[in-house]
Amino acid sequence: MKTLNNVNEQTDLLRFYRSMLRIRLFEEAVADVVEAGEIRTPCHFCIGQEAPPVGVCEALTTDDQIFGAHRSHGHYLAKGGDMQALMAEIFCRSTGCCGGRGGSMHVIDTSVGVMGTVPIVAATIPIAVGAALAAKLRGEDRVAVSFFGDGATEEGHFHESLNLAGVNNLPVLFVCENNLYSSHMGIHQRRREDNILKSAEAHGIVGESVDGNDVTAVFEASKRATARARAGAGPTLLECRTFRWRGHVGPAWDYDVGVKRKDELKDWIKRDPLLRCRQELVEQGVTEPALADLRQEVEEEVAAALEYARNSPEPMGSEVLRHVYSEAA
Ligand SMILES: Cc1ncc(C[n+]2csc(CCOP(=O)(O)OP(=O)(O)O)c2C)c(N)n1
Repeated sequence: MKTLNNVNEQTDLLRFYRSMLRIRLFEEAVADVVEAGEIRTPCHFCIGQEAPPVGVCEALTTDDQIFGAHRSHGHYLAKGGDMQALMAEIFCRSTGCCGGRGGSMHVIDTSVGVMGTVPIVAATIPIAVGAALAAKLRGEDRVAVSFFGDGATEEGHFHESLNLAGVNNLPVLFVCENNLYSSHMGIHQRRREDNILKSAEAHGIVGESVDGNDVTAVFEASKRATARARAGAGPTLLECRTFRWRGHVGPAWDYDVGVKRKDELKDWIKRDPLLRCRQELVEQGVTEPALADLRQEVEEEVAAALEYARNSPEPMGSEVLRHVYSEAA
């Protein structure tokens, strides 16, 4: 495997780019195996929205904890979750990060602070608030981050969580990845206004909206929010405006499945977060061969993860009740 020269590797932007590329190529590989019928787990892809997971997680420490939803492969990888274990989980193999019981939508790696992702919309938002409360009560310097979509902001859990976190000044960052759709309904069909930040104002917490396809902007806003949280200044609602390229679920492009988003999608593809980051790197002097080496390195990592997953055993039927209850020593 070729490696990049150390100087380039040290730059933040190159690290961000690599992290986004890992998510993109990982998910494209998963999309291919879904299309080939090799796996049947429902997969919700974040292709096109890689900047929020990377920009936010780059502002966190390993001890900080993240909570996600159904579209969370990117969060898991950006926070340092093991790629092979994620691929094996998506293949429902026993070597997966949840022993093959969770599939694509339930991923956990507590060793790096990926505390759990759950497909019930908005379900993990209050859990992140609980984690932040625990950190505060124990005097731990730990920030909790909740990732969710714009659809989740229409659930009661979201408002109760902002209120509780605000009242108690908790170290929590609420990250709304506003991709303008909740399943097949556009935001303007669901709300009179596209006004998610007003919820921050209503609950008396800080709110900030950023271009969710600009990884540096997401990183900088997240740095500000985590600094506030660590300083005891309470929660932030960070809205990252972005767009998913593939369907709500599955790899299809979803141009016209009850929603006509072909033109909109074309515009958003022009704002590809990876392409933008890559162009900046080239402007900064990173060479094309160095970028090609980086891509090859990531392609090899993804290929190794696929091989690992394919060669891993399925969970044993006899173990179906394991992990349902905690086991006594
Ligand atoms: C409580 C609940 N209601 C409905 C669903 C069905 N559902 C799954 S994902 C989804 C859309 C979520 O949209 P959003 O929160 O914006 O996230 P995105 O898919 O855009 O990432 C819906 C309605 C669910 N899983 N849970």
